[in-house]
Amino acid sequence: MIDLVKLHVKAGDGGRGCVAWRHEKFYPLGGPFGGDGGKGGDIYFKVDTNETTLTKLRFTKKVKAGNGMPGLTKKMHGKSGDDVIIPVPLGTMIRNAENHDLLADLTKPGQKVLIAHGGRGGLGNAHFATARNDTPEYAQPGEIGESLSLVLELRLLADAGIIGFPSVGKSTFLSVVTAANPEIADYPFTTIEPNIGVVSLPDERSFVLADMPGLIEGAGDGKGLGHEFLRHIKRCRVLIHMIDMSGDQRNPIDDYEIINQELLKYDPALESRPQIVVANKMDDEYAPEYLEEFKAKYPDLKVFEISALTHKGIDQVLYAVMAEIEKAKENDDILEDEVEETVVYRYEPKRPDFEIINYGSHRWKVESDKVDRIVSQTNMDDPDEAYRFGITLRKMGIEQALYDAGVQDGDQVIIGTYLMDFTEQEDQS
Ligand SMILES: Nc1nc2c(ncn2[C@@H]2O[C@H](COP(=O)(O)OP(=O)(O)OP(=O)(O)O)[C@@H](O)[C@H]2O)c(=O)[nH]1
Ligand SMILES: [Mg+2]
Repeated sequence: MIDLVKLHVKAGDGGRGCVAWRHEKFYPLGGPFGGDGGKGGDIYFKVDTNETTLTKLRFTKKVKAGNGMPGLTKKMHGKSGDDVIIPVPLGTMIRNAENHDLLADLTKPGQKVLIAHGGRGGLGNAHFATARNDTPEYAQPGEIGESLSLVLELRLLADAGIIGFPSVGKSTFLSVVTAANPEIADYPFTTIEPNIGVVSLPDERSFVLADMPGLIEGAGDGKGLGHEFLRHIKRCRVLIHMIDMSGDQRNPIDDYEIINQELLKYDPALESRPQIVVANKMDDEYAPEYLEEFKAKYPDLKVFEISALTHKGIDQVLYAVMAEIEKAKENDDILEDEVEETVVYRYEPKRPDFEIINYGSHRWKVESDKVDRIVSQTNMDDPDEAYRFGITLRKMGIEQALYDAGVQDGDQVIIGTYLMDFTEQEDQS
């Protein structure tokens, strides 16, 4: 099952800068005193291992972060807009809906990514006093916050999942091999949502491991929340099939067969899911006897003997699981596709800083996200700002590039939302 959700996110806009003047006893004609606008709130996504589906976001449609407040007099900054952190399940992939770029692949518990940046606050007029102008009447508008249409997709919950009857020791095992701290108790169904941890092998390889809620006979027909639990199991690449070899509660051979039957009943495709069979509670005095019986019944099956309680035999299991995960990753095209290679993690415009386009008839265009941003922060009606904007174009190498492209004095150049006459500026800097 693949969960898909569309979502539009809009980071907060920056607050506008303030135009204000100093009015104090000894400064009757005080200088510019306007503070900067606050930054717009950012939009983050964060893995929350309590979430197991994207259902909560299905009806959300739009998420917006807070706008920055305008700057204040006395050079006080406007308040920043509030950030928004959207909790998502492990295994969520975030794509740009327009070009399908992968923006984030959330594969680690707690992982947090910044997806849409809030706009910067505009500068207050206090910044703009120059030798030529000590009473600047303008302040910058705030920058517009990033706006993106996203497709969220939930893929794998975990590389490996531990399955078995209730109380066989699944959560105990998880707690021993990862930093996870699941509830452990000797009554059935202690675990009702998977717990997740990361197993780090001494050779630096690692995988994500989840303990599953216990399954019972009839789970494949939905008994004991069986369908709910089996849905999680389907999203694990490799299964650790854990059997309580103490024989305290049930017969280990029956347990093994019933679990496998229930898996197949739920989804026949689970037959080919790799399984590592683990005999737990080998510290129990009756366990060796049951194990012998079990091995006699399945002579060709590789059985790992462990005690989650005394930590015996654990490493061998982890290496075997790791090997199966690597094999599975090589073989399955549905789960992998191009994902690992194209992870981008951050929205970034792909183009170089700018591009110059010749429309003919002495008309040109400067195409540039960066310049568009600056234009959105510049008040072109103000000669000082327009002048500074010209300097910026020069520093970015755009003026030279325009010359190189053949732009002549008097040509018209579209920059951002402006149509400008290209005239040589006298250098005043
Ligand atoms: N003797 C012995 N007891 C164990 C071992 N592993 C776990 N136990 C005990 O078995 C009981 C159940 O352990 P859990 O880890 O909660 O079992 P679970 O499989 O997660 O159970 P559910 O969440 O209910 O499905 C606890 O009392 C554990 O202390 C082991 O290796 N040896
Ligand atoms: Mg448990």
